[in-house]
Amino acid sequence: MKNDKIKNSALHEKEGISPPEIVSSNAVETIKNFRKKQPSSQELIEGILNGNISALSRAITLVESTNASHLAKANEVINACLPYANNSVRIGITGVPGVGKSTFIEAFGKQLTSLGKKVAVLAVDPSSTISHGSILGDKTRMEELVKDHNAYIRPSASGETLGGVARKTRETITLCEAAGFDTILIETVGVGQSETAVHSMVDFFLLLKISGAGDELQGIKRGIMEMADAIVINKADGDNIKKANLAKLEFNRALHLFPTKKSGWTPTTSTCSSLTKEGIKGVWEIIEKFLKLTKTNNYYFEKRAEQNQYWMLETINEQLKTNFYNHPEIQKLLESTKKAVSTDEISPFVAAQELLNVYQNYKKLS
Ligand SMILES: Nc1nc2c(ncn2[C@@H]2O[C@H](COP(=O)(O)OP(=O)(O)O)[C@@H](O)[C@H]2O)c(=O)[nH]1
Ligand SMILES: [Mg+2]
Repeated sequence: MKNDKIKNSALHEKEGISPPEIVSSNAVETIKNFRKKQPSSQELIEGILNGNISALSRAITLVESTNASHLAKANEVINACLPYANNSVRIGITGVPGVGKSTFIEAFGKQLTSLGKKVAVLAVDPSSTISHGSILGDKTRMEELVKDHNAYIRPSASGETLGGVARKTRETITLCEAAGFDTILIETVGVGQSETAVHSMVDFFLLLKISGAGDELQGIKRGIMEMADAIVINKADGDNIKKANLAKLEFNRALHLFPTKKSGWTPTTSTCSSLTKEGIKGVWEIIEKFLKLTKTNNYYFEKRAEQNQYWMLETINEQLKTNFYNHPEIQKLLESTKKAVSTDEISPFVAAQELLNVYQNYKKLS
């Protein structure tokens, strides 16, 4: 009797009853999976260097993360990969939506893997920062390439700023190169600032166009024309072939009006069909010629060095801005100062200086 009382007391520990089998095995499985999902930096690095795609994908996810602890891990992985990176050709591909970028990348990518190349396809898509969509979302256009073991397709990162997204893509290039990809294709939509960002991370910049009725050059931004190392008129098939050839001539004339490039390269124009594959091989031949020339005259290496400096400064700029705007004191003052500026109570320059001073003073104290 007395014994029973003790047994019922809250202080009494029940005799060892093993938990039901199903609970423990589930829990163990969950924990195991969780651990599996969080490989160490060392595991990621080894995986990437062995060309393991799942390690590569996980590392890219880390790079894309905004979590501060992920940032440190991502940096560690990138740093370790750096000595094994840099040995690829980086090609930027731009053009307005509908011009056939995805279809072109499918055809071009298959052409490259048939030559024994390992192709990674990345994207910088400013619209995905808003819609969380992606220009590579339409993987249906890349049915063959998706299945190709020598190709890796990664949709665009989403993020708050184009600068942030672009920087992540730049870091992703390093990881892909370390994983053994020797040809990196970066797709971007031909609108806004994304071309400039992509231009600053590639060796060769390709502008896709289609022939339309009338003035071919209308609506094309001068800046984008200036950046292009080649203009390729896509959809040169069926009834379109003649028009495409005319467009080619017109672009060629226009390109010759631009000053000579620092690379010593004269931008070329060509036509292709991503559906019939006509002209696709020719695009790679153009790029090979470009590489030969710019590696001989050293431009290729100088440009990469310059680009590295650019990304260092960009990263500093981004970080400084983020730190400033995320500072609690600045967040407190920013709205009221904006109002004061809009009603002319204070000059915008004085206001900016005051906020910067506040930030600097807090920095000194911390
Ligand atoms: N006739 C023809 N159609 C094409 C060609 N390339 C792409 N298209 C079509 O153009 C449409 C837009 O292609 P897509 O690759 O999604 O363009 P993106 O928005 O630039 O990526 C699709 O219906 C494609 O089938 C081509 O070389 N010839
Ligand atoms: Mg597309």
